[in-house]
Amino acid sequence: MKLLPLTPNGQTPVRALTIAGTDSGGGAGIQADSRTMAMCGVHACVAVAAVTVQNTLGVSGFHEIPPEIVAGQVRTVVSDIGIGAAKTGMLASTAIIEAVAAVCEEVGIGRNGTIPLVVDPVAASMHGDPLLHASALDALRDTLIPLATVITPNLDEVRLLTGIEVIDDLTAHKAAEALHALGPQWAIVKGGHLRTSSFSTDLLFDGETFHELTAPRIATGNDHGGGDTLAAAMASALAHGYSVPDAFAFAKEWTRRCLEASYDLGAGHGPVSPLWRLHEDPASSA
Ligand code: PXL
Repeated sequence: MKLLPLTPNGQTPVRALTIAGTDSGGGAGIQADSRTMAMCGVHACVAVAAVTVQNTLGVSGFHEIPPEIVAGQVRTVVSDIGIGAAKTGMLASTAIIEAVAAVCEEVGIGRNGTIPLVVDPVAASMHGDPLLHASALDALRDTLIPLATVITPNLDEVRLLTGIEVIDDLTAHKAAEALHALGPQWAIVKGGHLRTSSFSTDLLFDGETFHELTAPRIATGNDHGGGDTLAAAMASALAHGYSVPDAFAFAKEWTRRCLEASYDLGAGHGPVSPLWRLHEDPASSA
């Protein structure tokens, strides 16, 4: 695959910002985002929205960061460091979502501004542990999603946001239309969790054209952080100046490689791994 370029030592790389939750197990959330961004040649700035208490068996609790501190992290990074793209993940509560939406508007992040915004509407961990208060779904739908350059829900999040159960091609198209009607510039319906074939098909819709991407499904129990990795790779590619369809094609292939490189960890689900890039022949990034 064509890799994103690494900046020569001593030169300032492009920057991206992740606004999300931490994972003490190091596999998902901000840890997944920063690892992928680093391996994509991007300096990762982080605005912590929540701290999860988590290992490979599940999330046993989380602490929410005060909304003004979350917004403050975003504001201070954008004004000094400057970023080429931003990404949201776990935001936990209505108050945090509203604060993030407001500061994004203020500093030019999102479709009304100049900095592309990937919204990954994280609702639960892969074990089903909640990472978003149920009452906060409306805030996500009403305040943040309309600002998104692109949203990347998994199929559970598609159902929560639109009421549509994606079971086949037709319902995937309907869901993409319903998601797009919420206001993002692009909506993605990821087929990765639809375990009905040996292929995984994703749909990308901008209100006019459907783009479809199909790839062989990777069979692994170690897919913790896969969604975060896809969204972080998209943000990285957007920060490097890619268009949304090109960023998505890159991110899908990137995530496939990270799934192939996933490893066992603890007694539960291991993480996807972007570290495969360290073993790659540098010539292949040309
Ligand atoms: O993969 C979704 C996700 C995002 N953010 C945090 C998480 C998880 C899944 O567990 O813990 C902090």
